[in-house]
Amino acid sequence: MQHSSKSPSRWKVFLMLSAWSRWLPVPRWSWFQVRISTLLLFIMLCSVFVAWMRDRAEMKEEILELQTRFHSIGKPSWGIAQVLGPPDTKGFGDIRTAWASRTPDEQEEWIIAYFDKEVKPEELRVHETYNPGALHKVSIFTQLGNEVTVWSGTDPTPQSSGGGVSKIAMETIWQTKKVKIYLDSKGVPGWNEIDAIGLVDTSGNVHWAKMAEASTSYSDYYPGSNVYPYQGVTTVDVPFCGMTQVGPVPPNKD
Ligand SMILES: [Ca+2]
Repeated sequence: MQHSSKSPSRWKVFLMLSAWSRWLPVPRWSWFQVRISTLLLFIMLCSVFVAWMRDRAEMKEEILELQTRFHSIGKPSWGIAQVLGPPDTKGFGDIRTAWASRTPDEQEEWIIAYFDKEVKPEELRVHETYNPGALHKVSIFTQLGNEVTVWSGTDPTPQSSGGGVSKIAMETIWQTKKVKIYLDSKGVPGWNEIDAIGLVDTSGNVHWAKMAEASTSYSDYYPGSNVYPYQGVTTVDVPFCGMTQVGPVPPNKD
């Protein structure tokens, strides 16, 4: 009986408190707390996303490094490995120590050059050794992998010059170690060959490309081009696999 007599009184107290609680003011700081916790959750999610993006970019670079080592074996003529390091093509002309695209004028071409470390870029130097004048856009990639255009316009090395070094001033707030150059190959007849790409930092140091990839490379399609001249040749030695493949007759290069 005592229990039953006590229970209604507790209920009464509970109901009274509930009724009063409606009139109690809700402290403003409780909303603030909710907002802070939401903000912290948002920051945490952003951090996870950024870390994932960086890991992804690093993994891609590691794969590219392996590919670069693979492509550097024997340094195939007109291959992408030919743009690595400082310039080594003597004079201007259709010379094997520079990169060339698969075809002379079929499509727009590009090269992405990777450098040894992140720098604040001041200038890009593109060594054009054959049919120059096709460079029309330069972009950089930020640490998070976003592409930012830093220059577009007319190539400072004219088509009629035979070759030269296009010096492109880069005005950007971003640091970078990855630069992309765009070549209007269709607009400039013939193979537009590139020997080297140098990135100048704000201290005036020139960094030469350590790794690179391209839209197309002459040597990727004709991997034996450092072994045999191509005129009329339909059998190509694949130097890395010890295999022989039969391909189409490539365009004359020599
Ligand atoms: Ca061209």
